[in-house]
Amino acid sequence: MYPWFQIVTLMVLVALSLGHTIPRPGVGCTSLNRRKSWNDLTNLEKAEYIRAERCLMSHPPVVGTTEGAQNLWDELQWTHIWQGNYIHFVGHFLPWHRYLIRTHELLLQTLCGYTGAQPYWDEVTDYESGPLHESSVFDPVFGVGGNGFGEEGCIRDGPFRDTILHLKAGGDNEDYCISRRFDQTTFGWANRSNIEACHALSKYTEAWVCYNTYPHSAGHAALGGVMFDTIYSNGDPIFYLHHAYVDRMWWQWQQADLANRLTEIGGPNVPSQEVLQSVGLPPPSSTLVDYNGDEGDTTTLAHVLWMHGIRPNVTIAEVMDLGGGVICAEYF
Ligand SMILES: [Cu+2]
Repeated sequence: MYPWFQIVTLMVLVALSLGHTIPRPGVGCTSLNRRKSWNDLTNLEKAEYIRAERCLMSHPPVVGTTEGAQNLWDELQWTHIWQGNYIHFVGHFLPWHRYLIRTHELLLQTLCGYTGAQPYWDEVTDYESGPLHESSVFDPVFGVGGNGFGEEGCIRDGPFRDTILHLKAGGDNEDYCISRRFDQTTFGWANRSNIEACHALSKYTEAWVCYNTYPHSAGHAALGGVMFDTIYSNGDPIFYLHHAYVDRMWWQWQQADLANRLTEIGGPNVPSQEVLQSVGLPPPSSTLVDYNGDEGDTTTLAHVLWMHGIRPNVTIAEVMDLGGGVICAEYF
């Protein structure tokens, strides 16, 4: 039998370990993935990430049910194309993309022998350091290549210059290139005061809208081409570096009041008609809306995040803690 004070001490320790000292590895996560800025990777680490990314592009499909998908890269893009009118402009926007980033990181590691973690593109630092095209992430050798050219805006340099994307929405599949049209003006949205304005918001329902509006849109609009398309954007590898950066901002916001923000969620489940019309997308089908696990049109912790079978479904509750068992990461 334990004396009463030992039991009390134990309870205090358990309470402390639940509420504080985050990030900590959760069940199923023995060592956290150390996610670093692209600018802080060695050339060897950059080359290794690019190699693994190219491996995903030549890896056979793993689900096999996506019509027209010729490789795993296509399947990953399909998770985003298929749900494009559902996972944006909603409360589950940040959690869904957090899980997509983790899915991508795990595929690199488990199927392509990558031993690093998902890096991120530190946009505000690069914005403050010089013009967009000078960001180290666009290096033709140790980066994703640079701007596009010509009418279609296809990229011509870098390790992904020959990448062909295959999937289009609505079954009208066709081959297309990774296109980019750099725009320095919209890159200005990545400025520090826009981020600080979001960090200062105390409610999730306001914060997610804020991060979405400028800090997130900056990377998409400034890249142009495939990245500037609401549904096709993750066909360009820069997407994963950009969204890891967005995820890092949300985690910074959570860390500022972890006791409350490990469980704080909200926002609509379905984008508004006006927003969908403005980006030219139809309302999400019942196939998407009916599986989400929520009772009404408000995003809750019970909301189901779907990776189209590439990874098992998880709930938002399971991805709230960056250091938990599902995400198992930390940002530097
Ligand atoms: Cu997206």
